[in-house]
Amino acid sequence: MPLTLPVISIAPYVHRTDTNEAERRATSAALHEACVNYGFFYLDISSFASHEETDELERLAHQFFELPQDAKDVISIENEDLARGYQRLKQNVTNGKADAHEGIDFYRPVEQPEKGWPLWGENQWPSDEVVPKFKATYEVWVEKMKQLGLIVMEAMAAGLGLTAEEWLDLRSKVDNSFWVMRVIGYPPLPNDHDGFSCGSHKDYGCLTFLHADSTPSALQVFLPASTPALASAQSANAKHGDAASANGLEDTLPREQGVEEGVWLMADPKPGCVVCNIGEMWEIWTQGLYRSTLHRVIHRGSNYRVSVPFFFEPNYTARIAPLPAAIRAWEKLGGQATTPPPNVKRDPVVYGDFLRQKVAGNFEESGPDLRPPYPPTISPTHTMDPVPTFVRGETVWLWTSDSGNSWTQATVLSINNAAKHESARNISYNVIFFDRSNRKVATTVGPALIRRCSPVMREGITA
Ligand SMILES: O=C(O)CCC(=O)C(=O)O
Repeated sequence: MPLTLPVISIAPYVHRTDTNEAERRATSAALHEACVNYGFFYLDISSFASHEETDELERLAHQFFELPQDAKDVISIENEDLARGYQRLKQNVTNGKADAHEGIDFYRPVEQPEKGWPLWGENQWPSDEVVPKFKATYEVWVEKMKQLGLIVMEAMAAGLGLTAEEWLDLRSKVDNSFWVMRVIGYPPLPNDHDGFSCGSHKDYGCLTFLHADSTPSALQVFLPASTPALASAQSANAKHGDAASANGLEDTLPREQGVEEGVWLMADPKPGCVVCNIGEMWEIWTQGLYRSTLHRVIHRGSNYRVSVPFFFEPNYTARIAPLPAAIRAWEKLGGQATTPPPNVKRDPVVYGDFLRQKVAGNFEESGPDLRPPYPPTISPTHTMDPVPTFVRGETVWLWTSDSGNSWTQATVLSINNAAKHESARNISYNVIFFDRSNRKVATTVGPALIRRCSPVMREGITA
């Protein structure tokens, strides 16, 4: 029997009045199992989205990608914050290699957009003159996927055993999701091409809902040899004299991602389903009990493939740290709650910081630089007028010799309020930041060496 990813219907959480508690419990338990064993599953959303809607997404994507190159470049990411907009074929990079796809990336709109700040620009949509109804149709999809994200999060919270109060706390970390949607176009890879349509990677955030057209044999999911479901499928196959492979391609991970043995499993599209996988934030929340799984795309067919992954992510400022329910679940598994296996213990992160670092790595070295261009263009000796006021916990740009005379990000720790009404020269700000060796450094600077970074506050630090 070939091994395939589990199929889980979300209907019991979508149509609460037509379903009962036992059905919801079964859905939550299936999600828990799938996240422990695979980090990937098919989510049956046929009761939530129609195939007419997804066919329309595909049609509009094709219409855009069939445009001449210069018409697509009109909404290039280079017009904006280097993240929102169109990326040409091979502009996106995974593991240092150019991906053989093109795409348009959209992020949650922000108040006070500023294209000089990483990820803080404005979305760029194909105009209605060029691709009629593109924006309106995809905006409806975004709203649906945001709704689906909260529904699946609630079902997963129940599966992991969160109390009602704990669920409300978790919900408050994702209720203003800094979502991302990509509309991707994949020309077929030539047979002799040794690259990838999309190199192997884990998703950064929370939940990915992937709608892809019906092209088979493109998306592959890596199951390490240690995956329990894989081991049992292989031994069952061996008993029946089948090949030991589990419907996959025997392989090892690329060198830069370790040398683990495993199997690449095909995750071909299923009607009525999105392919759903969990991102690295779930690894942190569960200390590795739920796994974020490597996946890649190798499209060697003859058609032009399109896919629309929607990434339901935490709020930009959410602090992601292990959930008490996950600690309890580890305890049940044998008292490892305080000492999860070292390879899965992850430090808490602020989601927006984590995302910025990841996105900066998605381009070729010679390609776009996602550091905001504006701080270095202001002379560090320039004195600002009026004197800026920062609040405790605010993220700022800091010019410091501790980071090699360059601009670095820092958190305002305290402000010398006594000097506030005096001249700018007497004001000082106490800030902390991580230096190049990742050591925490506290320093004091005057107004000339500090710049507002983004209009957001970190969670958990009050002014
Ligand atoms: O197109 C696909 O099937 C997957 C795309 C993907 O993994 C991604 O954009 O992160």
